[in-house]
Amino acid sequence: MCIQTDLIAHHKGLASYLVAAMEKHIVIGASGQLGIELIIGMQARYGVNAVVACDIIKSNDKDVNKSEFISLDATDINSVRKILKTGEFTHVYHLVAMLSAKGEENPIAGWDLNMKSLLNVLECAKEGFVKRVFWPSSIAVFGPNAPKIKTSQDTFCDPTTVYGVSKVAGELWAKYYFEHYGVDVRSVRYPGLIGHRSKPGGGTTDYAVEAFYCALDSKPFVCYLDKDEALPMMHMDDAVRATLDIMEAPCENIKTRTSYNLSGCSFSPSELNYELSKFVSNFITEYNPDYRQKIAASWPDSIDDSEAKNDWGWESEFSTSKLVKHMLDGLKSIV
Ligand code: AKB
Repeated sequence: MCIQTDLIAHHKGLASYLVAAMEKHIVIGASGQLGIELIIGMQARYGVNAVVACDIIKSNDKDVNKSEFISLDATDINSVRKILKTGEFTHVYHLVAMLSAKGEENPIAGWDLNMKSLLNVLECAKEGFVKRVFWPSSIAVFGPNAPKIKTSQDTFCDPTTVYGVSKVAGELWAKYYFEHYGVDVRSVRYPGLIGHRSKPGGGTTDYAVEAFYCALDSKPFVCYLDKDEALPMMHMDDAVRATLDIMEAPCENIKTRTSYNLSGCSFSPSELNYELSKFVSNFITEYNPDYRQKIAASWPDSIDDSEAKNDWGWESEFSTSKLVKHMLDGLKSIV
């Protein structure tokens, strides 16, 4: 009886190993802040040859470049189709986006990039070239009328930025392609992401990453947000794990086909200054709020991610103090 059970378990284990061995992952937008970390996380989980990086410009990260690179403009559907049509890839991670602050400087360009590239990937997925799609949404889907504390999954979404509007629209398109064409597209709403391997660009939460660089250079940090403007944040290791876990979850567990709320930790610039001061004595933050403060003020302070926990077992591993220590250690390891 016991031997039989063991044998069945062994066969099941072998079967899932063989299925995983046949899977190949392509990351579009691989040279950005998240793409670099995701590629490295996937190399560790699936192997260097199971991952391919795609972007307009190749990253200069030597670890990322252990995997194959393909040059791609994701706004050109023929180029996207040419790559996916080869049938080589089972999983697509479509990360291309213009973030919140940059999007406010170029609203039409932000909308065009975010929507066109997403619809191109969804169309190719509909044509049956890939098994599964990941596309990130963001806390930017929320606006001034959503509750600020522990903002729930299904609360009112009235974003004030073009980036946020494109994320709400993208979520609805993801659900549409799932319901009408059976495209298995999965998504999480990332908070501000903090990682040491590459700098973010064009976001409102980017201030937090800049603060670490100033702290290590012993320079005062000039923050463009108010000192008490709390925002949801997440360490990259958590973000990468969430991404790979939701992509590996059984299909029947994915009950939200717009996008899942995801929570890591939450802090304000003054709380970050306090945590950094524990490691860098005399670290000073000065405050000079600009247009990004208004964006930050329209977003939640903290997020309720009960659905992600219940449906596919999500659990954050980083408190604010752990995030700060890991980020500092990470930055020191690369200088
Ligand atoms: C931004 O600040 O625009 C992004 C986000 C919260 O999606 N980091």
